[in-house]
Amino acid sequence: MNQFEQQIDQYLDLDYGITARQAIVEQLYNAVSKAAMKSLSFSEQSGKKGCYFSAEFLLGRLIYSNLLNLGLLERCRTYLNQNGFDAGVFESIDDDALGNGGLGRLAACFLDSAATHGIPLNGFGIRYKYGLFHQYFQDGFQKETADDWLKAGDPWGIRGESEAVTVKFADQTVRAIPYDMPVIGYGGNTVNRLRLWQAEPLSAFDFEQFNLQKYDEAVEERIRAEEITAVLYPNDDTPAGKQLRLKQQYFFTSASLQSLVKEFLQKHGESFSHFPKEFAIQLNDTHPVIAIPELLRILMEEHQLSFDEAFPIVRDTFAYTNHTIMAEALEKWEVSLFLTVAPQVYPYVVLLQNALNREIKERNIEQQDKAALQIISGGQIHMARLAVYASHATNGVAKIHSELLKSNVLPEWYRMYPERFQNKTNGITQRRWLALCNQELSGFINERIGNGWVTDLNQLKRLTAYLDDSASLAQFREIKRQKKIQLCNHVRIHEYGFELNPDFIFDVQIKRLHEYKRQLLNAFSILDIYFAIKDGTLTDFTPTAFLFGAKAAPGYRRAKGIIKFINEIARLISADPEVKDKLQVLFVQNYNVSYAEKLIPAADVSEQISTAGTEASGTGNMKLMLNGAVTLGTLDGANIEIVEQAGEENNYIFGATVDEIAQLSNTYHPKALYESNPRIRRVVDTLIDGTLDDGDTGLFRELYDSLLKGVSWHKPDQYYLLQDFESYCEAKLRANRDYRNAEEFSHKCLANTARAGYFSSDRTVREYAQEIWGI
Ligand code: 26Q
Repeated sequence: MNQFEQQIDQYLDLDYGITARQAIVEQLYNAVSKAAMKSLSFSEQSGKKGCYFSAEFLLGRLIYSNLLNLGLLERCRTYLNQNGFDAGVFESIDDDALGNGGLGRLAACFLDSAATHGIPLNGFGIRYKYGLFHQYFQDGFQKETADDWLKAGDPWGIRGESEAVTVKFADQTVRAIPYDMPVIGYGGNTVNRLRLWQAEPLSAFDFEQFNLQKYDEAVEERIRAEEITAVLYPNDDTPAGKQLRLKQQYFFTSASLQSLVKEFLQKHGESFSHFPKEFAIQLNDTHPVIAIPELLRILMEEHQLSFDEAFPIVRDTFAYTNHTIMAEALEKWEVSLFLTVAPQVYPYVVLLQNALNREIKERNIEQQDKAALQIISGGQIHMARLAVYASHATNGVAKIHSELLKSNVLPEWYRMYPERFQNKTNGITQRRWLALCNQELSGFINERIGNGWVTDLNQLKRLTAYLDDSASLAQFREIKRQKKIQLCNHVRIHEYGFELNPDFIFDVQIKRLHEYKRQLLNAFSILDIYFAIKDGTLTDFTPTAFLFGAKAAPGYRRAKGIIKFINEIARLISADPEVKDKLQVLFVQNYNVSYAEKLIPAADVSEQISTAGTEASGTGNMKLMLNGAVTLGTLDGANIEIVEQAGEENNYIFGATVDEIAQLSNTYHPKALYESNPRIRRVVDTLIDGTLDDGDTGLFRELYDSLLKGVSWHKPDQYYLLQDFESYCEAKLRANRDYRNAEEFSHKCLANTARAGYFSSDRTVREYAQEIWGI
């Protein structure tokens, strides 16, 4: 009894010589985390193991979720309170933000789900010294600062000195040291592992031996090694062909494979044909695809297998997940650059290309398909093609996305290997995204259907019995209001005293800033509402707070321009007493996993408004649905499956479909829409007519031109904002009107929660395990 609490006291005493009451947050954080760790041991994993290779794991703050899964959250709360602390003290501890957005967060959800269900799945990635940058606004412009996430210590990471390996590059050899983090399943029964590799120089300083010149060289060597894992690349779209980026990819995949091969040799000796029965490696997008030729190299060069022996092993081991639709975002590497990083691997890419050529010859491939069926082409290595060819499964992340992979992105490959293409619709972990972040709604659910949903989300279906129960709906609204008030309090502290009104509708768009996600369309619709209220043509508007959260890649000019634009709209509206009681606009700073945990439970309306055919899946859409927000969205990504589950009558769908966009694309004339539609003209003109000020940066003019003139690399309004503008505004105002009928609207909200079961990542991971990994 009291083991856990005593352990905390002991660590505080041992490490700092203090009692809990004397501790500062960082000390408490380390002591509590270490006390929780103390009770753990990694699970014995028998049988085939899944290995999730990902350049990103966006874990968020670990302490609360780990305590939740260990069943220690309540005890920790009591302990903190007894020692004079608020349970929220750890909210000042930084997130683990070793990822950009959806793809990295998905990896984190998968690990949680696998551990919860006893599926042996380990993660492999990079221990960046600096994660995704922190964002703040200065005069409405995004500014970035470094994310020094290790400053409070890393109590969850265990350095594995004895399991270090070396990784060779053309111009240097470095040591890769694993830091293992426990991935604790709900209930604490399974503890899987996330292994993050850190780059260090081969040998530590040896001051005695060094003359001055050697000392300088050693310093230089250390800097060049540590550079490899120094920082996460902050763009999550167009892959810039940076040498360091490829170094990161080779670094962590080579290290991971070495540790797997070592483990395999200890167990099975050199009988490598057994390798795919021991490990299934899932490649999270193309970022870790260099692992494919690297494993081939290891088998052939270091273990003397022939190509014909090694290739089937490689193919049966790997599977590839695609997360992007837009062809220009598919990763390619110049051969010349590749050779400056890992020249020893390149011959194995060539071997794969040669085998592919033989296969193309044997089959009767249509001439027109042949160009796209080249891994090496135009002096570049096409990583997605390499992945499809040398793996046994390729999947998209939502139904429509998987269809588009077959028809638009990789059609030639689909014709060649139809049996390899699969769909695995994304999911989210209900532990973090409901049990932890919305304990009030969790309690509401538990009172009605018990807590089985925590590990079996389909049980939420049983809430449908309460969809017409006025008392339940009233209680649901009361909870939503509580979560709004909590958000208001958070916002007051973190956004310079901004007074959000909890009586307003909370309309939320939170996701990375991208043109295709169309935050600019949302901004236009807000201006349209603003002008209509001012003109007196919109009189029955239910007061709404429009909330945004998004980071823009630091080099993405237009994305930064859109942030500035929305911040200027916020300024315009907050300075206008005529609309004060009707409209609020807030772009929160430094949107991250922890901020999401505050925003999502408070949302009434979930903005999912990407151009149809551009968002692979989306996962924020699922988190908001689970927390009882209605979706205001296009038929894109997983939105389609969301309305399939929850019913179109409980959501607000608008805009052109994928097929309609395809129909339109050749004849689309946004300028004509602009000229013929005064509402469109009025909102678009705010970019250039002086209504809003971009501080003479020219950013707003560039946005204007991107919509109406186009530029050398794309046609005007490539994401069809003006096309969808009217139907979007119509749907938004329809939701706004519907909200006034509280009972009907909360029925819709609760219907969304009740039908969110399909979107548990527990379901997704089970599908991967059964249909791809054979676990
Ligand atoms: C690649 C090369 C160089 C630098 C950066 C990158 C890079 C990094 C991250 C490219 C892409 C990403 C991330 C992509 C991503 O998050 N995609 C999202 O994945 C989610 C999970 O499947 C989907 O729900 C989203 O629809 C998709 O946009």
